[in-house]
Amino acid sequence: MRIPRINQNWSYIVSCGALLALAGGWFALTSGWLMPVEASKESVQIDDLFRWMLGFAAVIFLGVQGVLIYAAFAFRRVKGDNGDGPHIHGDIKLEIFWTLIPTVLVLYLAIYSFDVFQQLGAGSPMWGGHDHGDAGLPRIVAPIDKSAVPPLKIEVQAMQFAWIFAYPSKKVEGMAELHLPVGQPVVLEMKSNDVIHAFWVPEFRLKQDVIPGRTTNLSFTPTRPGKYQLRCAELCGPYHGGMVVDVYVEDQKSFDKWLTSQAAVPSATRLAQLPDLATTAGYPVPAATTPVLRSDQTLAVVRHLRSQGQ
Ligand SMILES: [Cu+2]
Repeated sequence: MRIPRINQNWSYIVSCGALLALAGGWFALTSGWLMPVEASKESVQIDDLFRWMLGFAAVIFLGVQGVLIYAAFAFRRVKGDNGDGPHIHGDIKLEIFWTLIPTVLVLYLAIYSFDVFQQLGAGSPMWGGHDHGDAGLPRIVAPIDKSAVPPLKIEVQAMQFAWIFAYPSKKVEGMAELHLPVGQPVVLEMKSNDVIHAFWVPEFRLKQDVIPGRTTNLSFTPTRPGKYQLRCAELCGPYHGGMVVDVYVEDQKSFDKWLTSQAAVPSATRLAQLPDLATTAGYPVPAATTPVLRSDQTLAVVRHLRSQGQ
């Protein structure tokens, strides 16, 4: 088989490399539409890392596909040529080339992602000074910045199939919605009543498991006012998909107003006022018309669970 000579002109190879780099950069910089909005300080670091990874992936994908398509045309069989191709045993330059580039890329991404992981505080000692005997658990807790506004502590209780929030410093508990003041760091102290759940708000780009018998923490700073959704990200039972509640990021005034209005209502009254999904639909089967439990209904389910002594 006749093999045509490859064009080894360096300016040609460098131009192809530059084009690939430009294409990778373009993919990375225009990838914003792929992700939900950035609603926390931490989401910016996560997205920057994602852009680098996407850029590298685009360069590799386009480079490999480009060589493949080029080879398919440049080295296609010539009519009447039924001979075998030459047997080639290794090429030291090529070996170095395709070992070095992936090594550098993987090392760069490993160091960069570890740095982001550290900046988010994952793996640092638990913030808040409570020792729940769970040293070594993976957790995401931002390093303490003494000059910053003190974080707002929120207790989160996860259960099949509800999220319940308490604001101990404000003496408000039993909330089925999560309200967060914009710009203020928050620390969530999360416990599970039954199985493993996971706290996940895509717009915050953070996820943390909630594990029975332990307290896991998550700290972040919401930066964009709006209404988001907290979803359980760990398959936790038949109605796992219904473990969705609203998260409101709002200015301090609205947050204070909401807290004050909630604090004025005794927890028992708040529970009694809620529609009782458990009796209308029969626990544990939610009404067919409400496949997703609304946040105000989750408390009704919890109330039923509590009345059953669970
Ligand atoms: Cu769950």
